[in-house]
Parts: sequence; C-alpha cells; structure tokens
Amino acid sequence: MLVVRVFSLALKLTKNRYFLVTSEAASVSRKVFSRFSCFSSPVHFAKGETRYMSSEPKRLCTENMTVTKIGTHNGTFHCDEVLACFFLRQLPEYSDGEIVRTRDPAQLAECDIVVDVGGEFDPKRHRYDHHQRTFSDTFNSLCPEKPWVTKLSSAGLVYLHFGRRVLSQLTQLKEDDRQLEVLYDKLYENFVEEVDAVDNGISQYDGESRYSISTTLSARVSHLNPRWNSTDQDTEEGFKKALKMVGEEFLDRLDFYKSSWLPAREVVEEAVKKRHQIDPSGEVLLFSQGGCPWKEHLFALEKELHVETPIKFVLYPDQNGQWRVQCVPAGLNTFQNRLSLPEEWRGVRDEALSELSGIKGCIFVHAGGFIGGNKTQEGALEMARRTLQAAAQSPANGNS
Ligand SMILES: *[C@@H]1O[C@H](CO)[C@@H](O)[C@H](O)[C@H]1NC(C)=O
Ligand SMILES: *[C@@H]1O[C@H](CO)[C@@H](O)[C@H](O)[C@H]1NC(C)=O
Ligand SMILES: *[C@@H]1O[C@H](CO)[C@@H](O)[C@H](O)[C@H]1NC(C)=O
Ligand SMILES: CC(=O)N[C@H]1CO[C@H](CO)[C@@H](O)[C@@H]1O
Repeated sequence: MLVVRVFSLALKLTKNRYFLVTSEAASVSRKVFSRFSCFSSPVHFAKGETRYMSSEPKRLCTENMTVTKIGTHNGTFHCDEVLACFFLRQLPEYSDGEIVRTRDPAQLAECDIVVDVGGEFDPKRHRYDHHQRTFSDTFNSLCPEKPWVTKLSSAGLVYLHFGRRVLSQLTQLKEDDRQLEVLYDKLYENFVEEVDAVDNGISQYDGESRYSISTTLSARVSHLNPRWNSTDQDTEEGFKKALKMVGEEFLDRLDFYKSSWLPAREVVEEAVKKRHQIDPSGEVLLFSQGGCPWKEHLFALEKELHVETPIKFVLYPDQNGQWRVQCVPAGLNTFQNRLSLPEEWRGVRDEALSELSGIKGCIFVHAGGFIGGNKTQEGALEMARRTLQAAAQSPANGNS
C-alpha cells in the first residue's frame, strides 16, 4: 500500500505551521482542532468558485472553523495546477485542504497557498505562479545541482519545493534516503517535466513531427474541460475528474518506479560493483537472473559510480537456463554497440560456431552482432573475453 494517511500527523502539522506561517500561530490550534470537530455533510459552495474537501464523507464544519485553503484559478483547467493540487493534498498540512478556484485577489489572499494564479512566485509566502513576465525559472536555475532546464509550471514549482516530502509521505522512505532522491529525479524527468513543458508551450524538438501524439496526460486533462458549444460551461466536475485521474496516474508511476524500476537499479548497481570478480577487465557484468531491465540503469550508474572503462558486455541466463552475452549499446537510443561480437561469428550457429570460435557449446550469435548464446555462463563469458581480446589486438574492430 502506497498511500498512508496518518492523523497523528496533526501534531507535526502544528509545528510546521509555526515555522511556515508564524503570523498565523494563534490560529493554529484552532485549525488543528477544527479538523477533528467536523462531521459528515456536504461542503458549502460560494458563487463563482468551487470548493472541494478531500476527505470522504464530506464534513460539515462549524462557522468559526478555519480550513487550510489551496488557491488556484477557476475557468479552464490544465494539467499543471491539477497536478500541483494533487501534490499538495498528499502533505499533512494540506491533506484536508479546500481547493478554492478563483481569480479574485481578495479570496486568493485568504489562501494558505496559491498555485498557478496570482502573478507571484514567493515560496516564503507560498505563492507559486509562473505566468508573470518576470518568471523564467527552471529546476536548474532554482537547484543548480539538477540538470533540467525546462521552464517550470505550477506543477514543477510545487514539485521542486514539496516533491521530496510528497514522495516521502507516499513511499514511507525518509526524505534523506538516497533512494528517495533517485525517485524524486526520476519522477521529475518522467512525469512532471513533460507537464511543465506542455503548459509552457515548449516543443520536444525542432522541426515538424511525423505524426501527432494526442493522448498525453496534459491532453487528457484538457479533454475534461467543457466543449466549446456545450450549454454547460461549468468546470467543477471536470476538475474533480482531472484531479482523480492525474493523482491515480502519478501514484501508478510512482509505484512502478519504486517497486520495479528501483529494484532493477539495485541489481545493476550490485553487478557494476562486483564486475571485477567476473572479469579483471571490469568490462563484463553478470546478472544471475535474466529479465532485469538494465540498459538505462547501466548508463546512469556508470556516471554516478565514475566507471572509467565503459562496460561492454552483460551476461545473463535466458528462459531455458542457457546463457546470453549481450553487447552494451553506445547509447540508450541507438543500435550501435560499444563493442560488437566478432564479425565472423555473426549469423553462425551451434557446432559451426563452436568450431569457428573455439568455444564449446556455442548456440548462436545474432546476425546484428549484438547478442550471442552459450550453454553455460562460462561459455558466454568466454565469448565476451575473446571479443575483448580481439578488439585489443585491432582496436578499430568494434562498432557495427
Ligand atoms: C465556535 O463558536 C461558538 C460561538 O460562536 C463557540 O461556542 C464555540 O466554542 C466555538 N468553537 C470553537 C472550536 O472555537
Ligand atoms: C471565476 O471566479 C470569479 C469569482 O471569483 C468569477 O467572477 C468569474 O466569472 C469566474 N470565471 C469563470 C471562467 O468561471
Ligand atoms: C454542439 O454542436 C453539435 C453539432 O452541431 C451538436 O450536435 C451538439 O448538440 C452541440 N452541443 C450543444 C450542447 O449545443
Ligand atoms: C567456454 C565454455 O565454457 N563453453 C561452454 C559452452 O557451453 C557448453 C555446454 O554447456 C560447455 O560444454 C562449454 O564448455
């Protein structure tokens, strides 16, 4: 279970709010108290704005209660502020927060935090808009240790400031856990950055695309807005649906990266660290279990672990218990290899290949030279070693 809401966090909340908004210290205990004094009933609505309470069933609150308010704009909604609101709702101080959708400055001024509207970016006052002319920040400009230079939207702004805490709430990993930092980076790169770019109208590349992609998360959120000729232009239901959809998709990806992608990364990291035990060259990795997606992790870990001699081959068992030797590609999106299996082995099989290579038990080498098989781990390793030796003798040999 990824999502855990803990009500005992109210105490921590009290502390947080003292630090965050000291001027509101007096109202803190009342706010916290009121969370528990409310009981089931529909939420009140005001004209021209929409309010949502997160907890089901809805609660009726006494007149003197104060609920934390998350402000964002009304009217047409976009993926960025929907995602920003979803992130904020994962934090104890906003988990019961009312989302106030308005452009009325007086109402926004009453909000504890405002995203995507208001014309201000001021984290100290929890104002996170990106529409003002003066705004041009990227992740990199605000956190120089991170590489991303896409202009931020409200989603990226909120993720940058609260993302680690959001992930910590959702995964139970500690905020200073290195795994959490890896997930934080990954989910920016593979979820949030796209939302930032689309919202800011930044194309993925120059030139004309061969076809259009119409099913991105941002596109699907926009599809939930009222149609131009619909008599009902109300955006309430659509916004709610979008919040649910965006939240579910984020949780799904987070679960994937935490429970599948991260464990693969650990397997690859282990193999990289032990590579000299497989072959003294350090250019061959061994996975004792096949099927582990290794490529992306290998490139990232070589950099992170300062691997000087690029790794050329990985060995792993296939589904029949035989062994594969696979070439490491030159890059993530290329069919070029750092070092291909020898030209003369390619497309040759079984006995003929064993005879040619002088390695017993060979099964095949693909015509493309990027993968081969032997009946044993030792055989597959020997195929990699012979290829390395041949390349050392004639260094031009290699990429195909
Ligand atoms: C709310 O206000 C009423 C009177 O207006 C008062 O009796 C009650 O104690 C207050 N409740 C809280 C939680 O402050
Ligand atoms: C947005 O809310 C304001 C009041 O806060 C209202 O005057 C305005 O008509 C609303 N706009 C849309 C597009 O719903
Ligand atoms: C929008 O236009 C189409 C085509 O004329 C029509 O069938 C549809 O009923 C319109 N929707 C509304 C709400 O008027
Ligand atoms: C070099 C090497 O160990 N090759 C092996 C390939 O697989 C066959 C079948 O198991 C072994 O006999 C070879 O020794």
